[in-house]
Amino acid sequence: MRLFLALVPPPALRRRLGTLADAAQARCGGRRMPDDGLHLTLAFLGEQPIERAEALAAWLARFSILPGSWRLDAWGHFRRPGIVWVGGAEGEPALRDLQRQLWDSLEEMGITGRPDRFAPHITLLRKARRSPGPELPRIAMTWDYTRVELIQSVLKQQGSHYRSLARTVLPE
Ligand code: 3AM
Repeated sequence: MRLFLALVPPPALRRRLGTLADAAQARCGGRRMPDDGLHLTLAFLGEQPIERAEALAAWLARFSILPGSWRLDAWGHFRRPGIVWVGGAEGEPALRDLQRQLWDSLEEMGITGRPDRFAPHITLLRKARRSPGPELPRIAMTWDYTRVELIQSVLKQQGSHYRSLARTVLPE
């Protein structure tokens, strides 16, 4: 199973991000992520056997994370894959700590693949033909996150389909 750990925006924020995705697609082309697929990847785990997926689900459901706020205020672009994203102009120490903490646990479980650097972003478009420009709407949103989810990515012809397998408990 192809798995990753992510934060998933609450529905109201997803809708606002979806409006930005529409504006971005009008300028940049490419394939728009569906609103219910929007996420911030914290750890990409790649293909894992089903027993490992079950162990990961049980592990994740046993703890809560330190909640945080991520200020979304910037457009970004990964040129080669044509990814247009939104993120924060400021580095986000709390998100980095969360990503580090998750990878520490994953490595203890024998999972490899920790990236050299972490560039937090929410992908809105894939295979975009142009970079985002100044005519795109200004972004000023805050994402109050409380939970990490374990998500299965099922590759389909129209793009990946995501299925949430487990999530952390809400902080007290
Ligand atoms: O949607 P974003 O960009 O956050 O790009 C993939 C997506 O991230 C990323 O994992 C998320 C769920 O598919 N991803 C896919 N293959 C990857 C790989 N080999 C990867 N990240 C790192 N290494």
